[in-house]
Amino acid sequence: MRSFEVTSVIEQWDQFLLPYTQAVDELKVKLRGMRKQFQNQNQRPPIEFVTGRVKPVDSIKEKMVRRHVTEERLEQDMQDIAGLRIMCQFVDDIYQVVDLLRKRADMTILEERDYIHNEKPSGYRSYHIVVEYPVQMVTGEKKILAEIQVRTLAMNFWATIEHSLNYKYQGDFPEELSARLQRAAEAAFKLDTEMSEIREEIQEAQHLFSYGKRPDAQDKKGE
Ligand code: 0O2
Ligand code: 0O2
Repeated sequence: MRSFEVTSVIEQWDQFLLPYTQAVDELKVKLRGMRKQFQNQNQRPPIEFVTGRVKPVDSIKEKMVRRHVTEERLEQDMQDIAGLRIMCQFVDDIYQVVDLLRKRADMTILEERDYIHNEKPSGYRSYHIVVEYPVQMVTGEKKILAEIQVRTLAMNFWATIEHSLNYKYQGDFPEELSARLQRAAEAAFKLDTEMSEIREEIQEAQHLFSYGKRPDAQDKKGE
């Protein structure tokens, strides 16, 4: 039987990860570019900010052991070696971003997971998309998988806190903490729902704030 020990025969991790680094760098520019295009047209962008990372080698090794992924299957079976996150203000923005991604010609969507309507038992919410993205290397084109997580700022706040607690408790939360986290996740989603309901008010305020058209300023002009 094949051993899944952490001692890997992929010795040249830097070389293995090079196309992933390239993909994350390119995708960050492209996704941030989407935000800029909306701003240039004086429209509120559905994207608040974008982050990205290549999964650290230790995390890849740990996940290989946990998910029984062999080195031969690593490229196909570990979909988040290249990871991007898109943060949005409103839940509707998430679906707008997903639609925009579906229309792009530079990546192919392979999978979509809606953890917003089907939240995880932990309370986690986000929209996950797995894409196949071609990077141009000097040796030719290489198609790699990347995971794009699209979430609201409130979902991101919850996930960040829960992720660090997970690190501390190694996923083995005391029952009381687990219940509290689930309640916090519901509270975060309630905040998203409330914000969506007063969305028009917020957007009008943001528009006035961005373009310096305060109503009282206009009034004064007319005086
Ligand atoms: P931590 O706390 O270990 O998560 P930039 O200069 O902005 O172009 P930079 O500085 O490389 O680029 O970083 P960027 O793109 O702002 O964000 C890096 C952060 O992205 C990481 O935080 C990750 O938390 C986060 N991130 C983005 N996408 C993913 C993803 O799919 N999965 C995971 N786990 N994290 C993601 P840190 O600072 O490395 O620290
Ligand atoms: P990282 O780099 O630490 O974020 P699995 O990866 O085994 O959980 P699967 O099916 O491969 O499962 O992918 P899934 O569940 O669609 O997405 C996995 C990623 O979503 C995780 O990456 C997290 O970034 C995020 N995620 C999923 N569930 C939770 C959760 O309950 N809490 C938080 N904070 N994040 C979650 P990794 O692998 O943990 O890597």
